[in-house]
Amino acid sequence: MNGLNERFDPGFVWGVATSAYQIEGATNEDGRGPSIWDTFAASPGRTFEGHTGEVAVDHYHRWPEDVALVRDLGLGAYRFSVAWPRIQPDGKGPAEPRGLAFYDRLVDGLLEAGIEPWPTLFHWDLPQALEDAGGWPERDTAERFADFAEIVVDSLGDRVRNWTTLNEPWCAAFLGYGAGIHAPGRTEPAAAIAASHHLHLAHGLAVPRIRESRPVARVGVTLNLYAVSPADDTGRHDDAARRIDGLMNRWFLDPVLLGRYPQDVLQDLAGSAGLDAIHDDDLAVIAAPLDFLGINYYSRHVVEAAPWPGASEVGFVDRVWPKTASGWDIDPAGLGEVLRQVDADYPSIPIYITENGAAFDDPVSVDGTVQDQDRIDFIAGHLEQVADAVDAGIDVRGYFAWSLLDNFEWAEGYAKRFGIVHVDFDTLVRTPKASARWFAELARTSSTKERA
Ligand code: PNW
Repeated sequence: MNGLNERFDPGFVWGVATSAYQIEGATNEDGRGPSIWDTFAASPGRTFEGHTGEVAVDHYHRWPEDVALVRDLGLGAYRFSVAWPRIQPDGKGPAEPRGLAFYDRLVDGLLEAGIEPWPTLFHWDLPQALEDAGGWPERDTAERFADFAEIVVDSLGDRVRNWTTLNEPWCAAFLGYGAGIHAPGRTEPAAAIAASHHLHLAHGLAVPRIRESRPVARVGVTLNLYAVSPADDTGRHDDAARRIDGLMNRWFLDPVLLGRYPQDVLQDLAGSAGLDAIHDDDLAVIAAPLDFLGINYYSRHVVEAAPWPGASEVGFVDRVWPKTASGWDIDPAGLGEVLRQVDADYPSIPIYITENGAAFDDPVSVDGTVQDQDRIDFIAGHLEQVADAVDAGIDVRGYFAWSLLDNFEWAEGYAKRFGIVHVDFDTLVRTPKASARWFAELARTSSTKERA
């Protein structure tokens, strides 16, 4: 433990995270409609070796075992997402009772096991019917999301306190509609910008609906934030770093926490039809007061200036650096930088690290055990940064490891393992890795420790 456990208050929230499409499977059961991820994964060439979430790790049927895993690890919180197409198969209209019943059972099971449920309402699995109507680039999708949020909170709000509206709107908008490497696989820069705005609007419209349904609810949003730095300190690349920090971090933080889009990014995007999506009154809706900010942190981007004057593309530098199996730089210091940036530039708000973790090529022994020391080092290194931030007065209240289970890693299919629990993808047998034991011990000793 190296004293890490002594650096956290007993009230610090220790949890693990998952998301619906990545673990549930059972995509055709109990009235679930298709989502954009079903469609995308079924299209040739979109995911690693054509992998899909059709079975995933069968959490839809094995959830009691998964709840027991979290309980046995002694973790106090479990972050999961609600599959919109299970609740509204067409993305609108009356709720499918069998879909609601699944999350009802899950929440009850968690509470019986002494685990606090932390649901996220949107983790990328948009009902296909809404994409057929235009998807996130259409304003109506935001209204539909607010209806969906109300249905779920009406159903679970008597037992759930902490609600997260969106997971990583940057990914949903820019990877889904801009880069096209996530569902729905569109490559339309203007649509990506409109999508990001409508995701913000969806969040802002949902917040009051959640509070009306459940006045004691705590509501937040989860953003993926990156440390961003210029390729060197000559100053030549500073504007590139500003642009990327602007588009990946501030474009998402500013509207929800400050009620405006960053001026410099608006200027960078000037002329894009995507900006027409932004109406005058929207920002007041989007900036609905929040109870917490969820931060997902994975890595740093090192960026360089456009290759020639006037070119709009900035470059991402592939530096020589320790990497995860996803090829992402292992850069715990970047988490500290992100936390200090959020603390310095925004009104103070309780922060939870809602995801942090890594894929590694796990060494699986013949007896099925996994000694994933690199994952332990990764999590420990990032938690040192969290502890430093707390010592510096930054209000970080919890940490959720991504992920409980090896699962469907989006475009990477089952080729990248982020779990602290190993899953044999043939037998679906779950085996806690060394990192799970270590994380459980850390959580246990830090929450029960007596303080002077
Ligand atoms: C996050 N990127 O996704 C998600 O919230 C999880 O569902 C996911 O499994 C986890 O991080 C690990 O990837 C991301 O390409 C996926 O920049 C891709 C990117 C970023 C975040």
